[in-house]
Amino acid sequence: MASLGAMFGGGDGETFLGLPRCRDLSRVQAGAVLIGADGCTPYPSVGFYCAGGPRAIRAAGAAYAANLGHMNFDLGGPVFPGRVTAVDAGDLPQDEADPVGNRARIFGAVSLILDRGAVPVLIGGDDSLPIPMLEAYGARGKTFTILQIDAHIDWRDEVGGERLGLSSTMRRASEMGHIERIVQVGSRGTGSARVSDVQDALDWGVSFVPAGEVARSGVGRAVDLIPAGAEVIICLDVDALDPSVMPAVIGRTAGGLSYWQVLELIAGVSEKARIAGVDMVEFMPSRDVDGLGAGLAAQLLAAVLGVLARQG
Ligand SMILES: [Mn+2]
Repeated sequence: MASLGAMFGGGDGETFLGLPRCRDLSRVQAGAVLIGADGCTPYPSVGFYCAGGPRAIRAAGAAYAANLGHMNFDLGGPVFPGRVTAVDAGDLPQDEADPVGNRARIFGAVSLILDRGAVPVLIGGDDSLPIPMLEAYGARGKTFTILQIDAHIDWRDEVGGERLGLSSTMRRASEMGHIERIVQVGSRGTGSARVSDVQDALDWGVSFVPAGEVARSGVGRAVDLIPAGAEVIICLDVDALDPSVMPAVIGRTAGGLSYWQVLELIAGVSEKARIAGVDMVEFMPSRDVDGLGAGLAAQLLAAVLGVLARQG
C-alpha cells in the first residue's frame, strides 16, 4: 500500500523517528531517553491490554524518520533544533505473569536514566507503569510536581485487592514523600472514581482542571497551577484526548482534549518549569481505527521530544 514512509523513504520503525538506539542505560548520554513497556501491574480481568503500544507508536513515527530535520510547524522548527539529543532504548522485557519483575525493571531503568541526568520518556502500556517510574524519583533530594493529563483521576485505593494497578496511580503518587503537588487535567464522564475518592484527592491538595473547563476556557489555569521553576513529571494518559482523534483507548469518552490543548499545556509548562519526566500510557493498538490514534500519538510524542530538546 502507498504510504508516506514509502514516498519519503522512512525508516523501519526499529527506533522512534530513527533516533539513535541506546543499548546501555548505565552509560547513556542524552537529553531524553525513550523507553517502552507493554505493561506493568495488570488487572487479571484484562491483562496486558495495551501490549504492542510502543511498537505501534514507533511504526507510526517511521514515516517521518527521513524528514527529522525538516520544519515541524507544531514547534516552529525541526524536532531537534540542533543535534539530535534523544535516544530510544527500546522496550523492557515485560511479562504479564511477573508484575513484581515488571515494576523492578521500570524502577531500575528510570533510575539509571535519572542517574545520567537525562529525562525519561516512558511509553506504554497501561497506566500502572507510572507507579514504579514515580518511585524512582525518590531519595534524590528534590520534590516534584505531577501534571496528570487523563480522563480519569486514578485515586482508587485498590481494585479487586490490587493496589498498584492503573486506577490507583495518583493515589500511590500522593503517598510518595517526594511528590509535593499534583495537578490533574482532563477529567470527564464516569470512570473508576467514587465521590469519596475525589474528596480524598481534594483533601490531599490536588488541583483539578476538568475537561469541561478546558473546553470552555483553555489550558491557562492549568499552566498557572504549575509553580515557576518546579520540577514537573508529566503523566499523560492518551484517553485525555478526544476519542474522535484518539480512538485507541479502552474507554472512549466524548468531550476530551484536542491535540493543541495537550501540546499547549505541555509547552506552557516547559516555559515556566522544568519537565523532569514524561509518561504516555493507555494506547491500545487493537482499538485503533485505521492508524488514526497511532499517528496522533507519534505526532504528539515527537512534539514532546521537541519541547524537551528546547528546555534548558
Ligand atoms: Mn485514563
